[in-house]
Amino acid sequence: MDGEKKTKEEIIKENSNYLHGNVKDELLKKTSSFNSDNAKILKFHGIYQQDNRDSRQERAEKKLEKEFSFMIRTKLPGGQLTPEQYLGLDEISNKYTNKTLRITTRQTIQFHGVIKGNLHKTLNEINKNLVNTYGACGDVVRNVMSCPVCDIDSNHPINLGTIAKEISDYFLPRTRAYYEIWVNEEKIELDNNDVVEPLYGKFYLPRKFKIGIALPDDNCIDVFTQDVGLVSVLSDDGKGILGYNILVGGGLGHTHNKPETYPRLASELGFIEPEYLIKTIEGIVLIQRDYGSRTDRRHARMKYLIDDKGLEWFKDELAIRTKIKLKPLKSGVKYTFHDHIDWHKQKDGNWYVGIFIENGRIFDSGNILIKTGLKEIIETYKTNVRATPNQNIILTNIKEADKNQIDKLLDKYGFYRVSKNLSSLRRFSMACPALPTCGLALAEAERTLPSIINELERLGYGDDALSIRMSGCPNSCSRPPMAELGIIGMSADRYNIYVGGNLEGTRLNKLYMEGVTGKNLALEISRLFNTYRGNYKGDEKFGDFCNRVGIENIKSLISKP
Ligand code: SRM
Repeated sequence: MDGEKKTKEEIIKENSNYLHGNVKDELLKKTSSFNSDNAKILKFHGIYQQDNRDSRQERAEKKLEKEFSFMIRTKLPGGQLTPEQYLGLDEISNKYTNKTLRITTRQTIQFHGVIKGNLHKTLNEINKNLVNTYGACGDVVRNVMSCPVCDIDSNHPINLGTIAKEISDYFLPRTRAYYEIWVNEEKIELDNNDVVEPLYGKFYLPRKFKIGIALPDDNCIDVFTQDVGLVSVLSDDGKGILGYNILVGGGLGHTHNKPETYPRLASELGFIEPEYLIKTIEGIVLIQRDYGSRTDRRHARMKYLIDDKGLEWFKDELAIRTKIKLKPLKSGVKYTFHDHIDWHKQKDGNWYVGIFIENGRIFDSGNILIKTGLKEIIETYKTNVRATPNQNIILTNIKEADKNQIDKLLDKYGFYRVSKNLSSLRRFSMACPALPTCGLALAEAERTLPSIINELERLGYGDDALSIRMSGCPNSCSRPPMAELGIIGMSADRYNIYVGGNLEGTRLNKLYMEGVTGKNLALEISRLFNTYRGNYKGDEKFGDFCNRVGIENIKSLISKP
């Protein structure tokens, strides 16, 4: 490390005895939080220590400790759940959490608001439902994404979900710490020669690591944002996978006013046949393990390693490690995007229905009973469940004869429906949780975006089919840098607006306006939409228009009366 100091996270990992820390001891104490070292170890177990940001100031004034609770993130490769697993998670959320389930932008389900005293029971019950949270967070390979319907949709005959699961299992941490702490597994005494983490070692990776597999004609997973993005290349008859175009070094997080941090699209590396896939990904992960920064966490994602060393260096290093020669990329990939909303016929003759869940939050409120409705439908019709990369949910294996009844239930419980009240603008919108749970949020997102959409609908822009994504900070958890219109929080009630991405997920947007207040967001966005409406060419979409015209020209068009 050239004499530079390791980050504190590296020291905590090293001293954690392979992710044990002293979590078990601290769990027994009658405190409401963990010390900061254990809180960092807990992330590897899928747990984040949070506090209610809404009550922070008041409690500080009253000299009370923060109102701590925990977010738990499951690991669901390809977003797939059986009906029993979903219902189990639903029940757990009723018992131990803030009564919501939240579908994430990486196809997992999160719980919020678990108090420390319930943490063991919650994790234990999640595992009893055969769902895992191990490695959902932390410096390891995170949830592996894949199109949620490719195995059942008649247009997409390939089962990428099983490949996502295979990759995910391969990269799970091997230490038994998780099972000893949460599932009460007997501690296994290791021989000195036993290798606990053959792949990760005791320092794990320098930072989180993300993998996703896309179909060329369905980039719903945003393949260019992954550390390793795989684009499957299909045989001419479309029934088999010839191999994968491999992309490396995607990532969206950055910090305001720190130009050395930036969002980056993954670079195209080469093509690989299916039999070499895992070995090749392993090679990439190990390069990042061995060369990624351990001295500056802001610079520790693989995107920076690739920019520092160059793509050619990366390719050579991979070839040396794997002894596998990548082939030139298979060309001809034209990216498109599907959100899988509404009814679609499966290739076996059954149906699946994609249901819009605003910002992924499954909850009951007033007459809108999303949680109750989903439970009833899944319980009655035993549908399988799939979480989408756009925070929505898909119910699968529905018989033709049950469609009508399910439609009625969706209406009865107040779900948004494409044919009725789901505007195009809302349909492609996403926001991260931000306040009050996220410790990193600089401003609102999930609590604010719905009202901005309401206002834009009221002003007559509901039919504009474009992607709006909002994040409370530049970490960009709802992937706003890829959106046609991105909104990123910069400080309390101040937001930056970005324009020019596309739904196909092949382009980053650019900064258009800084420091807009929450109450002015809808107004500024409506001025942009008007400018687009008055000036687009042919069937040009909003993001394509902004990209073609350029920021300065948009500004001058807007300022014209
Ligand atoms: Fe994220 C950190 C929520 C997807 C980039 N993210 C966080 C934390 C855990 C805050 C923290 O570290 O204390 C947030 C918890 C909020 C809460 O209360 O739940 C959080 N991220 C989310 C989720 C739930 C947003 C959502 O709306 O669904 C997503 C969970 C995905 C999952 O199931 O695994 C989520 N986060 C993303 C994505 C999008 C993606 O992966 O497709 C990104 C951008 C892509 C990328 O990684 O570059 C993303 N999250 C970050 C970053 C910046 C990382 C970076 O290296 O630049 C952080 C901060 C960090 O890691 O230090 C972060």
